[in-house]
Amino acid sequence: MAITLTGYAQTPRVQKLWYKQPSGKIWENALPVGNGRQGAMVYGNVVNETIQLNEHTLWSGGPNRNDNPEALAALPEIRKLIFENKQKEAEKLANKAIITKKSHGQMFQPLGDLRLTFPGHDTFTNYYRELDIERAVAKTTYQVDGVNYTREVLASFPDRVIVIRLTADKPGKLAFNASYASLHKTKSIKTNTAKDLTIAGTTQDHEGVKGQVRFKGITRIKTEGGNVTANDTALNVAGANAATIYISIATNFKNYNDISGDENALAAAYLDKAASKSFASMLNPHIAAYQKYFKRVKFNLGTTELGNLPTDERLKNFRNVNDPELVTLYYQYGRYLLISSSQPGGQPANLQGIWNNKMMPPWDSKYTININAQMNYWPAERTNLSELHEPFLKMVEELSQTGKETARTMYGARGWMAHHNTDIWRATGAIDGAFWGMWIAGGGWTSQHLWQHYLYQGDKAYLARIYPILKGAATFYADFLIEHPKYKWLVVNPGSSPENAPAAHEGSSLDAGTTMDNQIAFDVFSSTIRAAEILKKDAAFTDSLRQMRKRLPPMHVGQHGQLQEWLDDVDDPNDHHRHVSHLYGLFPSDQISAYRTPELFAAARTTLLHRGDVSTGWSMGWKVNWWARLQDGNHAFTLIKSQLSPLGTSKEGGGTYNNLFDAHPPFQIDGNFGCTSGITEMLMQSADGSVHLLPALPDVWQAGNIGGLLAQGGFEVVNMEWKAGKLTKVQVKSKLGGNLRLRTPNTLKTASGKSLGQASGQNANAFYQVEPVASAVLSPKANLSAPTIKKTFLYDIPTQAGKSYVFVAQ
Ligand code: FUC
Repeated sequence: MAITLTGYAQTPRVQKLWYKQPSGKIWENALPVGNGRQGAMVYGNVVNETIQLNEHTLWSGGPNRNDNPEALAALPEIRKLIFENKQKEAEKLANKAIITKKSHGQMFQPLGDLRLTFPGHDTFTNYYRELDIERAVAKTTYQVDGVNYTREVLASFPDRVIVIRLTADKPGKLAFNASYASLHKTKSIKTNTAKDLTIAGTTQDHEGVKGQVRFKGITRIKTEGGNVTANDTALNVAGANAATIYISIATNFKNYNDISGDENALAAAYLDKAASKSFASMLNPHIAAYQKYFKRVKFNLGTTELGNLPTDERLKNFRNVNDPELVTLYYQYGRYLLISSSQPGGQPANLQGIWNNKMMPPWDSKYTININAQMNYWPAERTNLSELHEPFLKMVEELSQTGKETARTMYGARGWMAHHNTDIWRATGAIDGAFWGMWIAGGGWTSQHLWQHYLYQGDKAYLARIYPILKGAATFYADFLIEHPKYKWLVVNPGSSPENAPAAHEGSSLDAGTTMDNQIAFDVFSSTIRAAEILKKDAAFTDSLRQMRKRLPPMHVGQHGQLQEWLDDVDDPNDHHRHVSHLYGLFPSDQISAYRTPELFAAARTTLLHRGDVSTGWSMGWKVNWWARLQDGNHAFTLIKSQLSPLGTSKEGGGTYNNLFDAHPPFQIDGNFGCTSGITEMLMQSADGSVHLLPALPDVWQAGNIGGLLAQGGFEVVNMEWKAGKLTKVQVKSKLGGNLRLRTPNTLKTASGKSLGQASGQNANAFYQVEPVASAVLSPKANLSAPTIKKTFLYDIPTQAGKSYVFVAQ
């Protein structure tokens, strides 16, 4: 099928998810809307419509901590056992003394459903439903007895309410009943004298923590024509031409330590303000607030006739046909989901973003910080949604407060730390079981997001504000690291390579000096050192960090040519575990580089080949990023095909649901975000000392254009076009000035035909400073073949803040 590539200014068609049938009972068929405070899933069912409702602070439990006070006394023994290779015994002791005896984290819970019933609509024709991700509006249309009915649903960004607009195209033909359904035990549903439908309640007790989040939901209906009547628990609309339903939800949650808010006053205030406005007058401000973010990136890989099919059919076909427009839709959907689930001042996107209908969701729908929560935020900076990083960065700041006590009481260390999970209460204790929970790097890794935010934005005042958090993460490591008796390196002990264990350790994951632990320690030290240098402070402290950094274990290439996951060469080349944590150094970090560490680069590739492709959704999402960093666009695309397959296509792996939610399975939103990040990485990377354009273009995307991506150091790639696999034109805006080092697949010149300066030496731009890692330790058995890297061209272009630069193919 021919691919037509239109100019990127004319978007080929409005980007929508659309279907010819209602969702039925399947939640993963329903379409998500959200404004970072409220989330709703719109089923589009005709007779019994369901709008499933969430609010970002509606969590079980209340302020609590879950540290295990026995840890400190047991620590020397656990360390000794691990150094003696008695990992299984160490794990037993850690289960007793380190894993919490309190809450393993609280649950993100739904409010309930708003149910709308439409009597007499059993027989309908012309059914259609869509989610327009360019305007953030869901719509359902159908016909009954010659009357066309339309429903539109949005979660208003400026007004903080969910609004539903219902219309009939013949007068007086709109009639329905509205009620709440909720699985909360402690609740009351009733109407009041103002004919508002209300739901009030308190969230659940969980694992010994009393449910203390009080919630209030209010639904108000205004009609044009007809009337609204109320019985005790439901509202009824009859004989209307149109109706607007306003839904507000609030809780008493103020922050992780304060639940003194007034949910009744808040819910009433949002509702009263919104309900004074018509739907029409709310629509444009909503769209404008949404598009402020969404429109920053335009992406076009061409269109085919396949793009005319409904979304579920395209998903079924994708892996066997060429439908590049589904890639761009899925990419932009990732951005839509981040805009909808993560807004400044709100909670960060959790395992399900802001969409959950279960009272006890998988993994509590909380924050797993050994990969999943971080992955949610990989698209934030690179796809030009930096402001939306804020809820996550705020969470890290809060963890640095709660995690201080954990560092001190459990490990006798200064600074702060977190284990592999947290929740809305910012609990930092070790949970689940030592196999999963005995991992101390949750603080270290999440703290890198603060540093990354600085690298993209270049705001020194921000850096000064968050510096104590970076320093606190580094201080924890400085106190926690311990000399390895055999190797004399400074190692994390106890630590683990998340959720994986070598056979040599009798199934125990606990170990000292795992590769990921070393890599994270390296980044924590490096970012703190650099931040202190920029801020001109703490010279003595950073000098000691430098000394310690030198003593971290180097990365090892093992007997199978793999990057070792553990300090000893015990990897199994047939291990297909979903976590490939030791490739943290390849992405999101850039310790492993094609140009600086070719052995490690080759070993990372071998490791990824051993691990295989198909896995859980998020694992495939991470692999797209890794193959992009390995500059293998075709392999990255293979992963995209596996991810964009209907769930069940492969027995051992995840895939995608009809509403394009990622399937772990179950639904987990990280895979959506991971893949959006990965597609960006295929087209542009800002890491490893340069802005690398088209580093991993697959053969199937020979022509296209993308505009609006962000690179570190305040560069915006305003537009980039390529044809026949060749970069034809690129426009870069420099927000901060400084040297722009471009790595390109073909030669470029300026728009006026001048040649560009060849780059040499270290990039003078401080945002692109790379921290050299120690040389790899190579197993004598390793058979390493140098990776074949496509030839690239490296240019240095001095830039001035505020100016744009255009380059074209030579
Ligand atoms: C980690 C992963 C699982 C899942 C969970 C939420 O424990 O290993 O696959 O994603 O987080």
